[in-house]
Order: sequence, then C-alpha cells, then structure tokens
Amino acid sequence: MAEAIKETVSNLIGKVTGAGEPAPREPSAEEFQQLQKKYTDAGQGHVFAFVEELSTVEKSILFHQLNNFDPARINDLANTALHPPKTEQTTVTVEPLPEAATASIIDSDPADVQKWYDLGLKEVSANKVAVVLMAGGQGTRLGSSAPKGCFDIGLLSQKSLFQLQAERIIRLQELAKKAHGVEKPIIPWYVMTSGPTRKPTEDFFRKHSYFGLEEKNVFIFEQGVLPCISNDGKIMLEAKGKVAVAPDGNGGIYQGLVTSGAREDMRTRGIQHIHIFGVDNCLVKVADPVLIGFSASKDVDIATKVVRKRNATESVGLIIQKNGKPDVVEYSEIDKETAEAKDPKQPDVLKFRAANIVNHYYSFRFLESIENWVHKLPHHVARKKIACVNPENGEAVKPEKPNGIKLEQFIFDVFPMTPLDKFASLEVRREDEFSPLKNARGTGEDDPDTSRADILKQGQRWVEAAGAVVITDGEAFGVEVSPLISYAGENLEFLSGREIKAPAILEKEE
Ligand code: UD2
Repeated sequence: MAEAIKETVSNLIGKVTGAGEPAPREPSAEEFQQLQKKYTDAGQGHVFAFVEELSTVEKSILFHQLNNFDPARINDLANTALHPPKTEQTTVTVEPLPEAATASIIDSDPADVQKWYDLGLKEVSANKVAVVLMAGGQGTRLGSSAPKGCFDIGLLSQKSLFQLQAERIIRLQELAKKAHGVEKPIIPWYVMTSGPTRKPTEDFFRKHSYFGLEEKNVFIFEQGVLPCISNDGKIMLEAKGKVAVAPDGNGGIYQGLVTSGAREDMRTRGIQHIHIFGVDNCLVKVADPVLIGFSASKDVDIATKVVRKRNATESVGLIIQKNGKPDVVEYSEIDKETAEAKDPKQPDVLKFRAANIVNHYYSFRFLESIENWVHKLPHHVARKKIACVNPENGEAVKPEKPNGIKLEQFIFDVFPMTPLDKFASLEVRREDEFSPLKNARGTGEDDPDTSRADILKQGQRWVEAAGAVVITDGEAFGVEVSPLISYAGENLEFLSGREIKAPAILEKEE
C-alpha cells in the first residue's frame, strides 16, 4: 500500500537520533531566508529567535516543520479563534432531526433490521466496505501516555481495544464469506494516527502481527498538526528549535484521507461504503452490516449512529437540525437552555437527546467531494496550558493556567454540507453499542471498569439468549465472548443448556 507521505517533526527527529537514519535534507541559505521572510512578514518572525543557537541538523528540522505551515493562514485562524466575528443576530432555528431523517433499531420492525443486515453483509462480501479508525487523540483524561487503542481495559483475555476491533473485522469477513460463498472478503482498515500516536500505534500493530489481519489490508496514516497559538496570536515554541503543535482534531480525517493516499487506495479497491469510528468505544460494531445496509438502502451520503443522551450534562455532541441542515452541537459549546430543554410531547424526556457516539457512515461518492468543502470546516478553540519557551529570553515556561489555544476541527462539521435527504441518523441501544473509555480507572463513569463491565454484560446477555445458564454470585458476573466466535451474539447455539460460571471467557480454539 502507498506509505503515508506525511513526515512529522517527531519522525524527522527520530530519523536524526535513530540509528543510521538519514538526517533531514539541509535547506539552502536562500530557502531558509525565504521562509524566514515569509514568517517575519506575517508577524511571526519570533520563531527564528534562537536559530543562531541551533546546530545544522536542528535548523533543518525547524525549517521542515515551519515549511509545513502557511503563517498567513495561521494568522487568519488565530484571529478568527481569538476574536470571533460577531455573527449578525440572524434567527438560528435549532430543532431535533425530522422523523424522515431518523430511524431507530429499538423500535424498527425486526424484519427491516434483518434486511439492512443482509444488504450490508452482501456489500462486505463484494469488497465494497472499508473502515476508518480515528486514533489520533491523546488520551490525556485517561492518564495514559500510550495510544488509547493499546489500552487493556482489564478483560480476562487482556485484549486491547485495537485487538477487539481487529477481531470483529476478521469475524465479519468470515460471516460474509459464509453468507455469500465469496472466497476471501476483505474489509480494509485505515487507521488515522497523529504525531504522538503514530509510532507507538505502528509498533503495537507490528508486535501483535496485526492481530491476525494481513498487513497489506491495514493502512496506518497520519493526520495534520497545527501550531499552538499564544493568547496574543503568536505561534508558540515548544523548544528553541521546535514549534509547539497539536493534532488538528478528528476533523483532520478528511485532509488526512486525501494527503495520505488512503482515499486513492479505497478507490483502487472499489470501496463504496466507509464506516468511520472513534477508537475509545469498546462496544463498537466495526463495519456494522446494519449501518451499511441501512445507509445503502436509503442511499444517503452520511449516516450517524446515536444513543439516547444519559442526562443533560453528559459530554456528548447532539445531532440536531440547524436552519434545516443536519448539524451537531458539541458538549463543550452547548448552552444550558438547549441542553436542558424538554420534549414538548414528553415533559420528562430531553428535547435534544440524539447523542453523537463518533460512529459515522460515509458513501465513497461523498468522500470524492472532500476538496470542495474541506477548507470550509471551522476550527474550534480549546484553551490549554501549553508548555513553551519564552520568545523573549528562551526560558522554559510551565504555565499554571491556560496560556494559549489549540485549534481543532470536528469530523461532524461536515454534516451541514449535505442536504437532509442525503443524511440519516440511526438510534441504537447504548448497552449494545456505546461504552466510551474517557476517564482514568476509579472515576466510575466512562472508565476502564465500565468498559470491561459492559463487554462482560453483553457477552452474558448473548450466551443466555443462546440458552446457557450463567452462574453469578456477588461481584462475579459476565462472560467475555471472543469476537472471533461471535460478532453480535450469533453462532452461540452450541451453548444451549450449558452452565457457565461467571466471570468466564469463551475463546476460539486455536
Ligand atoms: C467525542 C465527540 C463528542 C461525543 C464524544 C462521545 C467529536 C468532535 N466529539 O468527544 O461529540 O460523541 O466523543 O464519546 O467527535 N481524535 C483524532 N484526532 C484528534 C482528536 C481526536 O483521531 O486530533 C479521535 C480520538 O482518537 C477519538 C475520537 O476522535 O477516537 C474522539 O475524540 P475525543 O475522545 O477526544 O472526543 P471527545 O470525547 O471530546
């Protein structure tokens, strides 16, 4: 597969300090001066303040990093972020999505769900389905420096989130083969990482031999980064020879798919349907045939799975319609009144309750149009404490309070780019499809223990539905069913009548 072509500073530095890796190309004096002028003209010349103290290699690394950015564009982004234009008071109407654009697994006719499943599995058997994993986030709230996908949530198998997702792909390929007699259906897996997560992710996949998948069907690529900006609009230095940068948000997925060659690879493979999802949801149904079939049957360009919002303060985005277009309001940007509004027909139910679970479907046709709108995606502002170097004197600064901003794009900001009739939301059961890993162990919500418990509870429901009796007492509960045995509870009839002592694990025999 085409290797991702994007170099990051950490890779460049790795090349410099790594054994036998070539140092980055040394820029000519003219190239260096041209770049320095570009930044100085944009009022960002301070990034060269310490260049005389740098070695030749360090100067090359700084050159290549700065050459990746356009300082004038960074100024525009910083200006808009720090001094948002006053939107004229046009009336913005925010309503839940109309019935026509929503469906629910919970109250759909089981025959319809089966029809969607069969259609989706047929598309998998025809090699038309790909999955894209967003794994560029830095799990800061989780308190782990490793990429979230590597995290062991404490299952008896000690499987990581990456391994659970990989094994669901393997099982689904088998189901497609069984259903349609196709030799070897392939679901290619595109894994988006960011500077900090790329190398540890690649190493982890290699160490585990791609969890049984073929390496040629796993495409690890990198999203873009953006400089961190000080509160007075200046690009911040992390070190005398390095700009402080941060991943450009999960909305960086679109530019990343194009720049890395991933979309081209999908085109070569004849992909029609793409499932894009977040890494931290241990229950995610990877390439879910129901979602694929539902979306294909409605011929939409974008579909998104939602669950019922837990309460008004849950940290989830909300799928809404704004001025007649599908949209999402993020939890970090929602006003209290909207979050707490009640449904006029059901006073004890939230009016806005379609919670975003980072679980989206795109038609390949839609991804072909990325170049038309990717530059229009807004940048959201996160005010952060950013370790940096004082440009005046080169001293390291460890801020006590937010001293700058990180700019990030959100994947769902593309939703308004498609008309309502090309958009759909599918409500699913939270207990079967959403258990995000956000917080450190012991938080009690969205943490490793809740992830583990939700997997074990789901497995117990599956084996009991197949006729087994699960013996639980006190703390002991749950059955871990390997995804290699069952994707969504199927194929467990052999357990009928058996007694299983919880906690138990059902692993596929070698
Ligand atoms: C995300 C959703 C929010 C809600 C919540 C539910 C977005 C923008 N927000 O909020 O609406 O659904 O999850 O759990 O989707 N990621 C990258 N690159 C980045 C940043 C994030 O790949 O630069 C990935 C990250 O690895 C994860 C996903 O995007 O897979 C969501 O990122 P997050 O967990 O930081 O987002 P969160 O919880 O703030």
